[in-house]
Amino acid sequence: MSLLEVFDCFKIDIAVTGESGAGKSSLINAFLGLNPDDAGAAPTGAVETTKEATMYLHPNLPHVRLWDLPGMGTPSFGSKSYVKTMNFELYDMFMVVISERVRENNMLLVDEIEQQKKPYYLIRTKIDNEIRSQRRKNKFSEMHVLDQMRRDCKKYLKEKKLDPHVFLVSAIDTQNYELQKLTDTLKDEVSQLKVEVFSSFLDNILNGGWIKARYATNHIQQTRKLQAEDITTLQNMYKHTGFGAAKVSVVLQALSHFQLDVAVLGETGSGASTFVNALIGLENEECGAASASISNPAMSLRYPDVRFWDISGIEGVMDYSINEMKEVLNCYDFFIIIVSDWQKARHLTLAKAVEEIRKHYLLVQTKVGLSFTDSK
Ligand SMILES: Nc1nc2c(ncn2[C@@H]2O[C@H](COP(=O)(O)OP(=O)(O)OP(=O)(O)O)[C@@H](O)[C@H]2O)c(=O)[nH]1
Ligand SMILES: [Mg+2]
Repeated sequence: MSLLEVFDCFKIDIAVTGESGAGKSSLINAFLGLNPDDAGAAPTGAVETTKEATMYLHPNLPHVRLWDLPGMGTPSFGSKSYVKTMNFELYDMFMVVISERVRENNMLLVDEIEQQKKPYYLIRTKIDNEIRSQRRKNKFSEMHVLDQMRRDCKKYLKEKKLDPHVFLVSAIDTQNYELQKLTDTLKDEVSQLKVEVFSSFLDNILNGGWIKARYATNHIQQTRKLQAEDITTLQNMYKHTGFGAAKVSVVLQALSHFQLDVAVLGETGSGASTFVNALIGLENEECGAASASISNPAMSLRYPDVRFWDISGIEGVMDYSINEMKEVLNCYDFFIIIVSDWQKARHLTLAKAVEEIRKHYLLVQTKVGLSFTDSK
């Protein structure tokens, strides 16, 4: 899998959060284009409804996963423990849903998200209700009411010198107000967010001492599984490193699929093929025994992450210049050099070449039984 393919599978996790009953699940249904009773819709209701974080795929943004979180400030999800219980560090972005007016709980959420340096939108919902009740007043102006609501949302943010996007929406009257603007803005911003989250994620794992990832990335470079254009993309991504990201399991999974390439080297007749077969648990005579070669690796359930390449008959390699030899050896991660006759010096040349490319090897003597008989 190339890095670009890994990037393609990468998903952005957006948590829809807010107080209980604010209209989080209804907003998700509006994104999905579903009515509350439709199959696949998020359950909504007049009582505490969402009891656990539930994921919905965004219908038009394939890289976006929307998470419908339970509401904050109920006996089951008290305000103080809410952020911790909801594992905010798992999400890449937030939509803080507010209905009626801005409350202390809303600002607690904003503070936490700001602290995690993650992007968020503030969404004032149920606008249709507000407009309907204000309409009864004599001097009603829809624009004025909307403006007032926007200013109310921004007031507390301004005090903290924060300026996130604020949208005024109705999950019921989806054609009016700012649901479309919210959808368009998200669409515009999510590609850049994905680049930032992905590069920051790679940065975390590569510099965070996560050995497997470090190994895997070295490995894809060494085996040229990382293509030139991947490297350019990666470099460009790093230029924009921004928000921190915690979990995105798809990358971990992809990286863990990279395999260790072990080259088994030995002169013709040294017993390299027999050795590979013994290593992977197949006897020579056995049907389907490892036909490892320079073009076909042998694999076995015994070592699921290892590919054994049989490069016996090193004469071919030995005729190369030292630089050409290093180039060939660079395609592998680890070497097993088979020695059946210590009188020959070829294994020494190979071992030296492996050392020069700073990789590791084992020298394995085969046919020990024979030498033992000889020496007798
Ligand atoms: N008029 C109107 N009603 C809304 C809107 N959004 C939600 N509601 C109503 O508000 C109530 C609560 O909506 P939910 O979407 O279940 O709210 P929630 O935030 O998911 O609730 P919990 O999951 O229990 O925290 C429901 O009766 C909805 O029909 C809206 O934009 N306009
Ligand atoms: Mg809900």
